[in-house]
Amino acid sequence: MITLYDLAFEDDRRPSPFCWRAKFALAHKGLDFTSVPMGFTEKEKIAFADSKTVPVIKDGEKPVKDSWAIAVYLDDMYPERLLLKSEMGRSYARFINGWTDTVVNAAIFPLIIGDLYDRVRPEDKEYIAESRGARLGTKDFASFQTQAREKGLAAFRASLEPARRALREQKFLSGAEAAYPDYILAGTFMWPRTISPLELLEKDDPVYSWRERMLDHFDGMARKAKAA
Ligand SMILES: N[C@@H](CCC(=O)N[C@@H](CS)C(=O)NCC(=O)O)C(=O)O
Repeated sequence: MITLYDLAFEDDRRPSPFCWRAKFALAHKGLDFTSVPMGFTEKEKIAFADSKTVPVIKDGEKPVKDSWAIAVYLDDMYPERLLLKSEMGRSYARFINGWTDTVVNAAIFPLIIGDLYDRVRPEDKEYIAESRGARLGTKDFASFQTQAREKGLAAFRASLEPARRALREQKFLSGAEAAYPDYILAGTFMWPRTISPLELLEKDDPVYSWRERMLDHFDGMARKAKAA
């Protein structure tokens, strides 16, 4: 049995985009897993894996940390339905991973930081105020978010253009069927979905229809998760 250490917010919301990558990957493989909720200030729960971030999985006695390493590990150990097909497929997924982390996630963060802070567990609020406050240069997350939304929503939508162009031509980022590149970006959309009422996409956007497909995937696994 596999255990997944998953970031938990108030009311047991599970927003971590990186943990969602692992959840989609496990579902793709058809692997059962138990999820252990972990707050930002409960790092002792993942000390066994020598990690300060989630996701972490424990497969029997084997710890694996970092979402990319988890995808690679799952393909190595459970090769039946590959997440990263072929060398080119793996390289493409690596590119999507880097683009999502540095462009897409970075564009979303200012748009939802106020909502995120409101939904962090009370015992984690001080940690988030200090760590994210240092990153943004302010602890007034509500004002920061309001200002960011003035121009940032359009900038965020523009940042999705590479995905939009692909999704005009094909059903999934990975082609006719979803695979790890789709799970990377879908994981990112679970982050705002679970903690913010802000709608990031317009209904006629091909990315919107793709996101609907990803929410329905695996018997609606992502759609069933608690939303904002
Ligand atoms: N590169 C890592 C990033 C993981 C990451 O940053 N996870 C966040 C949750 S979304 C975390 O654990 N943060 C802990 C903290 O901020 O203290 C991965 O892909 O797994």
